[in-house]
Amino acid sequence: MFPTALTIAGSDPSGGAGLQADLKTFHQFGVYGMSVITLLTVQNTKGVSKVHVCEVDLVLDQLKAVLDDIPPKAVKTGALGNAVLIDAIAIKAESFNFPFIIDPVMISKNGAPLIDKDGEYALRKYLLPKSYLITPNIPEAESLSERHINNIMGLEKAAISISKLGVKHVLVKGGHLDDDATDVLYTDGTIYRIPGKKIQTKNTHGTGCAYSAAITACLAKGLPLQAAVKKSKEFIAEAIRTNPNLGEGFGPINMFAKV
Ligand code: PXL
Repeated sequence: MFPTALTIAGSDPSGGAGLQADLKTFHQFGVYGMSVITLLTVQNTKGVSKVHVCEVDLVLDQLKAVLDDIPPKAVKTGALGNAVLIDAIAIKAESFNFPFIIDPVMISKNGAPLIDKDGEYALRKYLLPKSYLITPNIPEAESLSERHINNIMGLEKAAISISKLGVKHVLVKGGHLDDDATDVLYTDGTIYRIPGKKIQTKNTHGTGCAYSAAITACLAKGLPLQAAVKKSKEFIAEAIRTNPNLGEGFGPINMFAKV
């Protein structure tokens, strides 16, 4: 019954975000991590200079190789690149019998697009309805709900609106609010606030990746959703607070933070 988890995501060679952040987080939570690579970025803490999306067959072959051999207890997605990959993953997701968590990554911290316009449509229409949980930040939630968010009530309204796209559970993250970092979990018709204090630092690169990876790891270990979110939120707050201040740009968080 060893816990296993898979990320289907893009590569950040500087190790702060993407599949590298996911694998480090899985490991920190005591979960065996696996990764299917969707795209390669050229980036460091100062920015993304190139994005190369993999061929769909290469992605599907990676996925088949993993699923045929070491079944994951939970799977998450990160950057998915384009509609062709998303459509193909959505078809595979029909047979997933484990929690499937979608972090609807749209742009990098420095503004580079990690999904194309058709991809956003495919994500909304074909992939979201297959998911167990979706974890948008405020810009992603604004895009998915087509409403402006500037306070906690706005987070709540967006969560309910996104659930209507056919998603079971929605976690809208408040980290982009000005003076608060409360998140909102909408699950089984009930809104829960997960309180958080804003930590003033530029070093938050990869926060969304690590947060959704932590939740995925907790679900892989069998924790109920609310407990998984609470534990992951605490981990992320500590990881931001104790960030190692690496690089000259937006540095990574501390993936060695206490679980
Ligand atoms: O944080 C979102 C993200 C996801 N995946 C990759 C990224 C980033 C942000 O830079 O580079 C590969």
